[in-house]
Amino acid sequence: MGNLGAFLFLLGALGALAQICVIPQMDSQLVERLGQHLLPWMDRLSQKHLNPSIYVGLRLSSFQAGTKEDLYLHSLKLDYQRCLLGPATSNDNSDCQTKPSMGQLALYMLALRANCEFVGGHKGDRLVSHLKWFLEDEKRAIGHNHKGHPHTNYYQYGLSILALCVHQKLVHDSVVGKLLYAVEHDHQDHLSVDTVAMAGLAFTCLERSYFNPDLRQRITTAIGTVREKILKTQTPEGYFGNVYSTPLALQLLTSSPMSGVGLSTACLKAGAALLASLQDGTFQNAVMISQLLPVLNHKTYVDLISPDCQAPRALLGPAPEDLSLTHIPEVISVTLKVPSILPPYKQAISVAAGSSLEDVLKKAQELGGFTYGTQGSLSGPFLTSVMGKVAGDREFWHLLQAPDTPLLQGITDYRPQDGETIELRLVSW
Ligand code: B12
Repeated sequence: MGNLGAFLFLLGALGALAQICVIPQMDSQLVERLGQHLLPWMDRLSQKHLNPSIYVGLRLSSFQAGTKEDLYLHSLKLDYQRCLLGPATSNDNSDCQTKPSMGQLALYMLALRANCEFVGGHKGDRLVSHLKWFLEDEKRAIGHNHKGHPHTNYYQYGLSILALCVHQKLVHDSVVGKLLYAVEHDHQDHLSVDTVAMAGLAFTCLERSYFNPDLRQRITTAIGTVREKILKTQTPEGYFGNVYSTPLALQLLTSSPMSGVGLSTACLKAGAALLASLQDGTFQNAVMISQLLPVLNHKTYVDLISPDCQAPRALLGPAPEDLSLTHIPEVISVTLKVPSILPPYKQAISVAAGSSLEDVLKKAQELGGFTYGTQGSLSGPFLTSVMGKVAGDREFWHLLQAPDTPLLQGITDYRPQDGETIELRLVSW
């Protein structure tokens, strides 16, 4: 065997060892239809609706929204700077209904990077300090013995490290150490697939940027741990965790090669499952779409280290009109059940077919004997209280299809079927 032969043999052997995760190319029309779901959001420029995740997803996708994108980023900048940097004592930030959370600030910084901007100057430095301060505060809440919990969650903790990393901002070893510890000690898989994937993306960025050299070995090992954890969660249909955690899981798995067998097959299977879910319209939520679009364009959040802002992206056409015939709405009955209060509540509610769970809750409230409250979030309205009972610290109102199947969507996106029973259960997390 000559030199070339030996080289090719070696390459083949290495190829078998280091597998890469690729998903099949999806039909461009299907991807465009997903992008079109984001178009109405690009016109909503009020503080209540602005969503940096949408901008990031679109910029890392194969489609663009033309000049709307520039206007959107401009609105994001005005809003985030006013709300985070406005003088605390003046009335300047009084029209900020709520200050952005740590994770929202991190997403905003990813949005800037998606436009190939580095945070800089006086204002930029203050945003960076703010995010670092948030992380320090979370680190304190977790505590020396790692027994506490972040005020937000480990998903936002990872997202914030990632955002600082892509802006080439160093994060202290002790801050990264908390996330490493959480991943290393997650033996009972308390962390969700989305959370583990986000941590993995943050670690991948740190590794690729040669940051935190003293933690290098632990970071590399943790990336391997995350990959294995995610691969183990693959369902018979092909999803990693559930359909909605699959986009971030794939972002992580596609972000670098991995040794061992099975990765390529697992990713092909996940790709096929995603294709089926695109065809049946499973992806409706703007945040979920924004996490998926990069994957369909073979991109990940780690690419924000050096984004390609010149890459050609096709212009999204206007969303096709809904041609479904409007016919007399069929009435369905959905039973609403709240056993965790006294006296327990259970009532059959009649609504039009195709109504959302939120429509059911509204109708129940109108009928009397039932009340609920929500809080806005990037993913939509989050159910915060039922019958006046507000979920406390580390508690939430769990949405289930009786008897015990957790819903995979929130109250605005989930559409119950006729005869279904929905349970609202106050649980700890
Ligand atoms: C952490 C988390 C939670 C925590 C949130 C509390 C907290 N203080 O952290 C808990 C465990 C309570 C939770 C609950 C639920 N969650 Co959750 N959650 C997440 C996770 C991992 C991160 C969210 C986050 O911090 N985002 C970053 C910040 C910057 O964005 P944000 O909008 O400001 O964040 C807030 C909202 O995301 C909100 N929130 C969290 N989950 C959900 C779900 C829905 C539908 C809504 C409207 C809001 C919401 O809590 C965040 C903190 O305030 C995401 C994963 C992901 N891929 O996005 C899943 C995720 C958003 N959750 C999901 C679901 C389904 C739920 C539940 C509906 C589950 C259920 N059957 O009850 C409930 C919500 C029920 C309700 N009362 O309305 C799905 C949503 C899928 C979809 N189609 O939209 C995701 C994508 C997970 C998944 N792969 O299945 N969640």
